[in-house]
Amino acid sequence: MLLLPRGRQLDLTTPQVMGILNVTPDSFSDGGQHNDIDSAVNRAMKMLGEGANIIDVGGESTRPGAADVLEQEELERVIPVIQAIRERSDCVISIDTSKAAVMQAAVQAGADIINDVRALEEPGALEVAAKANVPVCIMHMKGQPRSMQTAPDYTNVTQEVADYLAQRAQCCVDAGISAKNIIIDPGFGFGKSLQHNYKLLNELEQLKSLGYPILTGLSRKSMFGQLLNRSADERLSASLAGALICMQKGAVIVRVHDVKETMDVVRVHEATTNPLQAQSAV
Ligand code: 7PM
Repeated sequence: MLLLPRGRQLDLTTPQVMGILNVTPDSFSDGGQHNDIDSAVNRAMKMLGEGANIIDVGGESTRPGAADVLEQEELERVIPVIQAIRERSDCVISIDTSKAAVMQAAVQAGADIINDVRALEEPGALEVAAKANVPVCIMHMKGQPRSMQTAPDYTNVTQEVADYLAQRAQCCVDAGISAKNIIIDPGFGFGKSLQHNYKLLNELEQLKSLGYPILTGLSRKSMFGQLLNRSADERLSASLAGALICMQKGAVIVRVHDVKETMDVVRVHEATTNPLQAQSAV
């Protein structure tokens, strides 16, 4: 059980679905600020209606090759959206950022979880996260988005990811973050080749021995696009297969674009894990 701000909780005994809410200009943007905020909030409400347990708000594109986003710009993208969701819902909100100032402002605006693809390595991030006293997801990435996909190399990818996450988790604890507030993520697609991604997926269970809840994000990623020669909007079936494999190998939070479809996968997984509790929906 994760303890959240304002006395709320997140149950991790069944897989939880984190719906992706991108607020980068390339994702919504039809010019007007209000329109952008409105469409972001509507998308969040749609995902919650479909069964999402967490809304992950992100304003920095960490796409391979992407340029850095300025702090002020990222704040202007994400804070109004978090405030607007909070006005309409008591849902669990995570903030997908690496910047300490964005983490702080986001938690102030109503975010419950910090999700950082740079595992709180940026200046001030550990301190802000410790002070905020909220759950943190620390992710493995080799290199930086701009260059991470040029010839990634590992002796043993799963071992190196596990060692890195163990080391960053220890840094979190040393900085005053409760071990109970740490979530780990192997970072599919972040500085990994096709083979690395599938080896990591096959060996995901090994991360369980670190003792932290596991979050995975595979939704629509190029590990499916490359394998199947599918464009981003043709990767749903593969993403659902990936989500199921993650659940079977111990992931407790799956970060996805397609909430409705992923909820079906969660329910099949749950019925299989606990057949005597399976309930007919008709
Ligand atoms: C373009 C390409 C834009 C890829 C965004 C992305 C993860 C994450 C992202 C993940 C956690 C995406 C990525 N991926 N946070 N943020 N784990 N914890 O596919 O795998 O959404 S951004």
